[in-house]
Amino acid sequence: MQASKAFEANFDGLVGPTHNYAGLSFGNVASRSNEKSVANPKAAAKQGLRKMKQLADLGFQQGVLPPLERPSIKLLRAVGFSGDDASVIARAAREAPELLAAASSASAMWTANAATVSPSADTEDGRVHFTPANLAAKLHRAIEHGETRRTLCAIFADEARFRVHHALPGTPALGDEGAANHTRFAREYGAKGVEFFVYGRSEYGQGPQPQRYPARQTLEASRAVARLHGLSAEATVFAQQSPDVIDAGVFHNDVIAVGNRTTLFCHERAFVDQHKVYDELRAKLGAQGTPFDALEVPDSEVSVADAVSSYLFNSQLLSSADGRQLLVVPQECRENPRVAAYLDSLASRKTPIDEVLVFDLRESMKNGGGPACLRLRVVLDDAERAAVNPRAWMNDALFTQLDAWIDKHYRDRLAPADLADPKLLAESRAALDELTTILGLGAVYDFQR
Ligand code: SUG
Repeated sequence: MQASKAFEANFDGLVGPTHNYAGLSFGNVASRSNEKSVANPKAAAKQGLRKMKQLADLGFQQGVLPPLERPSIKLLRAVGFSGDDASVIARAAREAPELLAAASSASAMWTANAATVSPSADTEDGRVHFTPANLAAKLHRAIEHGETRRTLCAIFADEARFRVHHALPGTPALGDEGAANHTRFAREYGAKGVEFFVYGRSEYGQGPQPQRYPARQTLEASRAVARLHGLSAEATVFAQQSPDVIDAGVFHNDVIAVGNRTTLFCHERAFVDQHKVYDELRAKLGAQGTPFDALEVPDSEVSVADAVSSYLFNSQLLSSADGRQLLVVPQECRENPRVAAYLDSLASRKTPIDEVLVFDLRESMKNGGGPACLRLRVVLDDAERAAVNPRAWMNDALFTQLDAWIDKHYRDRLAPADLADPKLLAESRAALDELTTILGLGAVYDFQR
């Protein structure tokens, strides 16, 4: 069958005005080690925006997803704080600063966790399916999915082409972290592919479990998403992440592996029964006439600790129009001598990676979010692309508008104590209100309704 022409778009999360370091993610080494340091929301937003612009300039399809409303007065009211908004914040700051921090996190910037997306070539009904992730493992993230769904519906509104599901029930048995634990392989983007779901533990199965840090994604959640999206058994592979790498700080699979088209780039200790995983991927892709290439990095060259601190695998593996593959890595990869040596050696080895591009994403990295965390991949054909809200696409005009918008609304310093400042809510709402106009989103935020 002739595959329709399609491409991969990356929708990056715009960093919100409340970006801060609250140490909210036990199991995420960077989040915990930068707890209580002073953040720079303006720099964070600009770093992310520059990545979007540069990739758009290189010819990649680049979209923007908006931040969510933070601090979430809705969460603070739900846990019993009352009065006007300023009183809610003041009482929360006094009585439960950890809840105020959870309500204030800009964590929606990591859109790899916004949803799992299946392209229309893979799904039973021929629509692009989205399941917002319930992010049930962490309070500050578990409050994202309702608002995330609303923004996805505003951008992918055409129900004939897009199906935006509700998140799975938010309970430990169905913990779902979205595309951070999902990769799709296919000969070409428009061809039928194999979707690869990686989970940390099974609620009802027998597999090994991490001992130190939580496994956020369950097999049961991954299977549920595959069912909702109408994916066939021949075109899905479920694999377990090694529990010992979760215990070393690999809280999502995208901290140890990244895939694109026919390539899986991963560490040798990423999965339980790693060679069986490759065999299943190779067999299922082979049945579709698609080759499969695992580029495995040995522990002797890059340890798991190096992978976690540099985020080598939290890279974007992108196919450019001429078929070359580009690896987009954070600057921390150049600062780790073993990782830098590995990347330098790619040029002389025969690998599917043709070029490496380095970005400064320091502000996001300090919370454990690299290039891959910041983007949600959506494979689209031309007709689907035309159905996407046109204002979501990055281009010169949008870049200029957003850059000025950041300058106008963002602080360049945000310390944990500043979360108690009621002015932050007003500033954040003013920024988001203007953003909905820039991005043509309509009234997506509660405060606008
Ligand atoms: O869920 N950090 C995020 C980082 C998510 C990275 N995403 C992917 N790997 N795809 C998390 O742990 C830290 C927030 C804080 O501590 O203030 C945080 O939520």
